[in-house]
Amino acid sequence: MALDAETRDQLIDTVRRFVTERLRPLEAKVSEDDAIPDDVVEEMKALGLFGLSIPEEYGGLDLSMEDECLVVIELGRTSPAFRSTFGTNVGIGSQALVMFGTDAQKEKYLPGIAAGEIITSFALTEPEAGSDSGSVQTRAVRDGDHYVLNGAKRYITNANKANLFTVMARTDPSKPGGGGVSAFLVERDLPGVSVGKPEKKMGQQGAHVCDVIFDNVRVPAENRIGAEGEGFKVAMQVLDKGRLHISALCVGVAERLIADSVAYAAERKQFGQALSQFQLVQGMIADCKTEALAARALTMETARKRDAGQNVTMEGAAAKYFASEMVGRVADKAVQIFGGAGYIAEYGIERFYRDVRIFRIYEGTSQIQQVIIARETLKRGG
Ligand code: COS
Repeated sequence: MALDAETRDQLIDTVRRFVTERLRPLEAKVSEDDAIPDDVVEEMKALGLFGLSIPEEYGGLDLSMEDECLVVIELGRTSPAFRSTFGTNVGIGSQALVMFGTDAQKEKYLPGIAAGEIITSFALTEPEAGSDSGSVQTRAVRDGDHYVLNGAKRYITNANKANLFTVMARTDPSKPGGGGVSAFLVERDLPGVSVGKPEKKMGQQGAHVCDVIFDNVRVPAENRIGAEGEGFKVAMQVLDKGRLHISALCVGVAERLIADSVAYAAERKQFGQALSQFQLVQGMIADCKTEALAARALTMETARKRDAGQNVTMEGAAAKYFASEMVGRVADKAVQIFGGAGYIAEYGIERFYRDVRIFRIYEGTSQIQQVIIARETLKRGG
């Protein structure tokens, strides 16, 4: 639902102040501790951040995609690990349920998800099913009014905190690819669910990914989302939305890095003048700004199209592809503008440089986005 302009501006202003006053001062500590402080998580809950995209009747803010992107851009102006705390609840962890769940499933889980009392995770990727997500091997075998799940999932964001997993598992091994895959809501507490230790990562400390193992887990059949065999398409539609959310995040991070670079270039003097006076530095700033504006425009235009009910699989892939590559280039130039300081941890720029690298990989690599864009463009004939 689109908020009226005044309510939306208030929300954005509140989030901006939260980011500036509360989150930014904690960036270095969160990175060092590899954890978001509990009181910050509680404040995020109170602000409604866990329920940005959950329908109002279940306690969420029910934002349109356009409004969600505007909020996420604000949240991009700090370490992206903060957004990850509630990112799965807003995005890939909850959206299969929001889009395809039954009323009973929604009533049972969505209020807790919106409040941040239930943390959700999206369990699609496996050791042998990364970009080729139609090849999942986790099995779900029907047994009376249950399915029995066996298999292993990999790099699952927020798995260590999750109470509820959206799991893609193969119900029909005779069908190759996505056609034999179904989606399930699996509670963490069920016997046979175990979660590995958080992986050591290149960046985004404070956000965690872990393996999840299902060992003869009996899942009630009523927890299947959608029809048998529809799980791959469910996952793809969840990712369609998630990719736009990530595009907005990339725009926010780029805007933050541009602001930091401009401030540093104005203050730092060499050869008797501020760095910002040098045309070669200006050239880098101009490139960053142009690309960030282009990514913002593409993201917002696609969000509006989605809100209008259009299929934006291709445009969302294009936004994610361009925005994630863009923020990589912006982070690289930010390090360059900061010079030696850009390489020193204290300034935080090198941390962003590492943090943004995953944007080109998760929720579909740049190469997968290219595949999606090309397929659709070829199909449309231009
Ligand atoms: N929305 C709805 N349906 C979709 C869809 C979408 N976005 N994408 C594909 N489908 C449907 C297709 O229409 C097709 O349906 P039919 O069998 O009825 O014709 C079916 O799903 C299979 O699609 P396709 O043949 O395109 O599947 P592929 O195995 O070739 O895979 C890609 C397509 C590569 C696009 C897909 O596997 C993908 O997105 N991979 C990356 C996954 C990813 O992002 N992983 C990150 C981990 S999650 S953080």
